[in-house]
Amino acid sequence: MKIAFVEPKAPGIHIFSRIRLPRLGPVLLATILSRAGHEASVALKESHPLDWHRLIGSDLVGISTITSTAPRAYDIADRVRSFGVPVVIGGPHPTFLPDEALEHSTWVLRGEADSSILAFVEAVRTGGGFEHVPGLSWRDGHRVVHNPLGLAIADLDTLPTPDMSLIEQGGPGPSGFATARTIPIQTSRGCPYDCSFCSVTSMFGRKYRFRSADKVLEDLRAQDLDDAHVFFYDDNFTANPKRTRELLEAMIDAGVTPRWSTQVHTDCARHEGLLPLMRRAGCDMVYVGFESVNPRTLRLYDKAQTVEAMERAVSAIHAAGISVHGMFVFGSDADDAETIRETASWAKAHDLDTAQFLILTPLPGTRVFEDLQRAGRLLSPDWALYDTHHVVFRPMGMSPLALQTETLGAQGTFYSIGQVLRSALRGQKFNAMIRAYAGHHNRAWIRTHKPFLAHLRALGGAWRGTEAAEAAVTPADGARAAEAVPSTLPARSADAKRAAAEASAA
Ligand code: B12
Ligand code: SF4
Repeated sequence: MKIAFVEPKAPGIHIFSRIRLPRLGPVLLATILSRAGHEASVALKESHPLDWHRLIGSDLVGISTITSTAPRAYDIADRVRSFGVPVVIGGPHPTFLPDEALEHSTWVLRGEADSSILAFVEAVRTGGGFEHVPGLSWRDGHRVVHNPLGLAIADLDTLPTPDMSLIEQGGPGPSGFATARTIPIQTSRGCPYDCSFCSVTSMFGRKYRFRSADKVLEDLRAQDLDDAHVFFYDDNFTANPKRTRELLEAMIDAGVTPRWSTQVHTDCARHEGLLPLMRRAGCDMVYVGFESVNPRTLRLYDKAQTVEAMERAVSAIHAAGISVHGMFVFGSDADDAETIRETASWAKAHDLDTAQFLILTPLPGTRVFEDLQRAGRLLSPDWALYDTHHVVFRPMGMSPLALQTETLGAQGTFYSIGQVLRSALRGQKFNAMIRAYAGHHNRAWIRTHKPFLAHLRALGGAWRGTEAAEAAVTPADGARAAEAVPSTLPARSADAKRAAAEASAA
């Protein structure tokens, strides 16, 4: 059969808008299908206009979506189905809201689909046996049928190396500010932690599964590693330090040590010698979920880390010669403007190389989503806004507008012109470039989001437990309600000036 997968483009401008990196699900599923003799392809992020002829000329279209891309995924599904082509939707958003996705698709295949995709496509080909496909949802007249989920694939070594050549118009591309090609490789699934805002554990489980060192070497050798940067897509690369060591030693022994980066928990610093070994194997940056320096926020997020552990981690990672990209999430019920500013100052004071200040976002499949939805605190039904850059719920300790502007302020402070100069003066060319790009992105976001900011302003104050009715308000209402740019926006320009002064003094 001819099967075309689509990973839709994220709406609006986004820090990742210029990064052509796929999620591996569609590529992996296309690889499994093409090995079984089907003709499969992947259209990635619409970085080129969608090839509608290819889509409507297919026997089946598979759309992969996270929450923020769901509206675009549904548009594409509606259009494809209007030509009589059946559509299956999968990924972390429809897995938790299959009934919604079935308004637009013929089927939803929930959860990890590596072991169900072949049975599903066979059922489509023969027109029967859908009831035997684990995790499949569909409409049968007025009834919606949800088959129970199958067991998650236990042995990741049974999966093939994702074939990037199945991505139309070339594989993953340069990121716009970096010249290196980024190669995505996943060595593990799941995470033993269970942070309240993260959907990784409900999607992939807390049991940590990993590919053997030999298979990862095979994945690495299948790529052209010259001048490339490998991004290990793991959620927690060091969750099982024994396997991490085995993998790193195998890479060093085999002389396969490209430059690479990955996500880790602050607990990576607890394991003697692990960070230097990562460095020897080629690691040049780790992405660390610090989230906040407010201990109450860390507890509310079930983050299982202390501020002291965060500080030890930064020192140990830097001491190993690895750069730190800090990830922060603002807006817990224990946060206010002050805790956000303290967190941003901590990021600067601890000399993080790059950082991302995100807004707490109730993503389906998370406890945060359940709690905020139950309390009637969701502000918008527009999934396109659920991209961690927009405030979409009513915070407890500040107004929605304050959460938005404080987060922009934190980003503005960290990525001020002064900070760019500071990195440049220290000879950190790459960091200076990233900081300049992120600062530019922040300013562009503010410029293009005036109506959204006005909408937040019109929403008024913090959550006091009585405003459940506000759930119905949409950004369009807010845009009509007020056109003005909120006066609190330039809050950080003083900080930017201070940073510039610091930089010239350095
Ligand atoms: C790499 C990565 C990125 C990369 C590139 C991603 C991209 N192209 O979107 C970068 C760094 C750019 C990124 C950015 C963001 N990301 Co991200 N990212 C990941 C990460 C770590 C790995 C993705 C991956 O390849 N997974 C491995 C493959 C095998 O899983 P999969 O793609 O989901 O596929 C399986 C199933 O979902 C299913 N499936 C998938 N597609 C389809 C399609 C069909 C038809 C079928 C039947 C089945 C199916 O079967 C697959 C095989 O088992 C995931 C976490 C994770 N473990 O998945 C987060 C994750 C996808 N990201 C997330 C988020 C929120 C974001 C951001 C919005 C915010 C941010 N963190 O900065 C941005 C938005 C990017 C965008 N597209 O707009 C969330 C999404 C949750 C949600 N419901 O929205 C995740 C799940 C992490 C989390 N903490 O919850 N991300
Ligand atoms: S440590 Fe990271 S991947 Fe694991 S549950 Fe927490 S946020 Fe998700």
